[in-house]
Amino acid sequence: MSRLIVISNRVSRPGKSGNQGGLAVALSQALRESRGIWVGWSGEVTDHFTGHIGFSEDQGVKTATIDLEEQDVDEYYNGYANKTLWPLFHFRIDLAEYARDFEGGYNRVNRRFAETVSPLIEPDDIIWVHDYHMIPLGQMLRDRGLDNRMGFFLHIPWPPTRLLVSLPHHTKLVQALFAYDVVGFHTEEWLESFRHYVEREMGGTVAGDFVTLGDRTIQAVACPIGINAKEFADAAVSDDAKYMFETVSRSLQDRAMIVGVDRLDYSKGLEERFGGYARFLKDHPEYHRKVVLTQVAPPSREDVESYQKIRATLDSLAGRINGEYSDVDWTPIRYVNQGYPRDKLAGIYRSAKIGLVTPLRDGMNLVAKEYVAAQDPEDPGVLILSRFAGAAMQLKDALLINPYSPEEMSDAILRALAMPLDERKKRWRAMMDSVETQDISWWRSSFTSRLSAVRRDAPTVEPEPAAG
Ligand code: GDG
Repeated sequence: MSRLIVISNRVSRPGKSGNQGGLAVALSQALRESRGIWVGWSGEVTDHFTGHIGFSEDQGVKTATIDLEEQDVDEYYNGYANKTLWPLFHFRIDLAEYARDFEGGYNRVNRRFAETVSPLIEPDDIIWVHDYHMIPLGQMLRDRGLDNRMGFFLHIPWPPTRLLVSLPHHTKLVQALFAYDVVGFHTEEWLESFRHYVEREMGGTVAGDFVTLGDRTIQAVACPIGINAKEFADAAVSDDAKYMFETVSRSLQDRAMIVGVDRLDYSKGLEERFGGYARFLKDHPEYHRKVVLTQVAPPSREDVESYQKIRATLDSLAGRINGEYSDVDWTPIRYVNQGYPRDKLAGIYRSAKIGLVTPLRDGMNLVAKEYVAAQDPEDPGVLILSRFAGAAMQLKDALLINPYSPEEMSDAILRALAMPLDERKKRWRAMMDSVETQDISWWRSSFTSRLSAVRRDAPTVEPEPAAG
């Protein structure tokens, strides 16, 4: 069995939190089985980059981390990754900042990773690079003579061509993806946008899963990430989850809870969600005192100005809505800026009659799947889901809405609150089937099996003739 080398911005060590996300668990399992290594930034800052690798091993998972300089963090992580690519790839060119220093820092850090990692790689290793922080890494590894099978997975959307061209040197960035053998996206929509760009902007060709540019042919595939459904369903009946369920239920005093759980990020549509809920309260006074929206929103990327702004906006919006509608014994929005351990989170999901997941744009959105997995099969809640989340391609039995429309959101809340048990069960079963079948292990093996099947001695795979 070939070793798997996972490279991503950050690594997750099993022992560190005892509370890894699904992605970390799935990758850890594959790393353990193949005796592989997970490489990433340590999260630490050093005065001078030395290339020193910090090795560690925890529950059979080896990690290798490097420290970065403060300027690296500013330009690569806070800069190009989170101020340029993240907003642009979430269709927010109004928030995207284009600065040469950011791009320079991004390339420098990717080069630092390439230099540090290449001596660790053996010829038969399979390399799997993750996400927008690391797009050029594959090319930089190839430049250092690595001929390994290499895959890349993008966890966020791929933007439409007309938006992507606003990025200086966009062609160079996309060209770098052709160093990989397999490139994965969550949905057909993101894949389609990638192919469109390659055909229109670069003169490449597409034949089935194969995309050719010059003498390089790669496989570009849609491969939706899942969660560890079984484990999440078990977490929802754990002692911690039960404790949380009871605590929340008691505090609700028979009111119906609507729940949102999101990193505090403008792509998650929190402002619009509060607006939609306010619209519901305005249109349906008969529901006053009968519903509560609990929004769990742990802060993220606090060094980036647009994230400070969203926090301030939401603080004041929640205050305004609560000020307008609250009574001495009812607060319509519980806005919580802290995270919870996974089991407790599962209990919170289970105590909510409605999961309100309304990103303006999201590569996939795992919260939607977790909400489904945490429900009581005998009395499941209703998922209201943005049609702009990748998850909407699979969870078609959610109430799908346009998150920009407060009326649609308000109507969906009304419908969900009144939905008969039979319909709730039917919809939940269909969604749970999808969450269970296309779970995190399915995702990982769908991607890695394609990668394992690549023959590097025949780099130009003969594409199948295009249909039509
Ligand atoms: C990116 C893409 C794609 C949140 N609050 C708490 C908590 N969380 C966990 C959730 C969930 C995860 O964070 C968030 O995952 P999402 O998928 O919703 O969103 P991103 O962080 O933006 O992830 C996204 C994903 O990558 C995977 O490819 O789906 O589209 O943007 O797992 O549960 N977890 C705990 N306490 C919290 O308070 N324990």
